[in-house]
Amino acid sequence: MPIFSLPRLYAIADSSLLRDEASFFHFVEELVGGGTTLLQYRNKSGSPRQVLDRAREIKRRVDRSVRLVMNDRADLCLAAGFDGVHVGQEDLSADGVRRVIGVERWLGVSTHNAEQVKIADATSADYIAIGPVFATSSKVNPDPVVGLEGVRAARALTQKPLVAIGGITRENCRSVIEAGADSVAVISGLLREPNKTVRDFLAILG
Ligand code: 3NM
Repeated sequence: MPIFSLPRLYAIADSSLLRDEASFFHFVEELVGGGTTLLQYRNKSGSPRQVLDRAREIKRRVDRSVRLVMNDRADLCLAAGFDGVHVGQEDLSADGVRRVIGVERWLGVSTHNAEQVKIADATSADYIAIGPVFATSSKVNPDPVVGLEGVRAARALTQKPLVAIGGITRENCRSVIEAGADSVAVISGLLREPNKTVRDFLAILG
């Protein structure tokens, strides 16, 4: 497994929230221009071919120093030359993904309660995400909100890098880090003025 520490901000570009392809790629470039160094591409509605084409285009436009993570799909991660995969509870198991992507690429797993954190901790996942910390409208059928208490509980259960997700904003992000998260993953909180908002997040998170 690669040894790494996560950047404080983990930006997620969800293609369903952008009007069209041009705005999507513009959004990605703004995120990176603002200083994003870890970026997940999330596309729950596109065909595999569309997802792959967009992923390749992201890769083409973004500096190599930015770590690119594919949501859900280990095969498309490899095909697009991304740096890692993030899976949820319904996707391939962490160890299944690991067999596909090998030891060098990053692997993250979403969890929503203490039991899932314990299970993910015992896998070959490099980092664990916990959420939703706060209410979110970016996910269909989100699990119950875990709150800052859920972040603290997850922190006590794993030494792997911990990513908090769900409803995180510039206003509440410090509290999430103080509760024990290493990094905050953000979707809707970056949609407006992405370049400036990323810079704000980075300044707040230090
Ligand atoms: N996963 P926003 S919450 C993609 O709980 C995702 O695992 C979650 O979007 C989880 O920053 C979520 O707009 C949505 O709230 C996060």
